[in-house]
Amino acid sequence: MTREEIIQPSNLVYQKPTLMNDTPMHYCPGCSHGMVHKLIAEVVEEMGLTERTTGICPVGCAVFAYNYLDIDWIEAAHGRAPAVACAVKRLYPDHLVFTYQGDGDLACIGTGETIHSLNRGDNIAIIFINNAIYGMTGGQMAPTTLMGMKTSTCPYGRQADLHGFPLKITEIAATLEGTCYVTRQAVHTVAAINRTKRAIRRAFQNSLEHRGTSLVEVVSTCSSGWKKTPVEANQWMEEHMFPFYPLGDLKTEDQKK
Ligand SMILES: Cc1ncc(C[n+]2csc(CCOP(=O)(O)OP(=O)(O)O)c2C)c(N)n1
Ligand code: SF4
Repeated sequence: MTREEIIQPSNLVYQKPTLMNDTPMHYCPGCSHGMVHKLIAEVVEEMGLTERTTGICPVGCAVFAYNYLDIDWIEAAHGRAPAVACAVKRLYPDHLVFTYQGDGDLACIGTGETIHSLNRGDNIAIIFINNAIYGMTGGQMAPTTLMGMKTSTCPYGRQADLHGFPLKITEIAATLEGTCYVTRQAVHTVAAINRTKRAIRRAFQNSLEHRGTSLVEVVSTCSSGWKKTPVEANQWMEEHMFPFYPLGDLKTEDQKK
């Protein structure tokens, strides 16, 4: 039996989005990046935006996002993605423009670009993968690392007197006048994945309609950096990340001044 004969519309229950190509992903088992990539591909496809979407990649593990999704991409290293996205959106106002950034890239290396883009109200969507660690470079402490959390650069756990406090940049974003939609989601269950997909779609729609900046934080796992199995990482995230980074909307379009 051929693959086409097996995959009949009547018995097809799942297929990957066509915008996701067959390049093998480099992400570790249990990493949230792959799931969020898939959601972006589905939303772009469903919104019919394949030919007028530009994504901006970060530094960090998602640096190679452009290898996996067949849309236009620009690589903006070292936290500069929102500044590049701002320029692209001004050149192509009818395009969907989004950035895809980890917490090291967005909340540390590129804090300035992030804050000023949110404050300008650039008509872009920012997808923020917060795994509370610098995954790519060996699991160092990030601004978002939880109090007491052990990383390769704070092996005894984060301490306020030495390292300061975890930065809730999403809460800051909600206070800025340029933002129209600020939400915190996750991808640890099917229900959460569906909510995150709706949030991404809403953020993308806001970019098209020029309503201001949307920020979708996805509280995420870094199984390798956290030194946990995929299942343990999900459990640890629920027990430790969610109490400090509670899920839900922080600002909706009707609250924008
Ligand atoms: C200015 C600057 N500082 C540090 C680095 C090294 N660097 C590259 S990726 C990265 C970590 C990125 O972590 P994050 O954004 O949290 O993404 P993750 O890998 O966890 O998805 C760092 C520190 C750099 N490239 N430039
Ligand atoms: S190091 Fe962490 S963030 Fe990077 S691919 Fe592995 S699990 Fe994902």
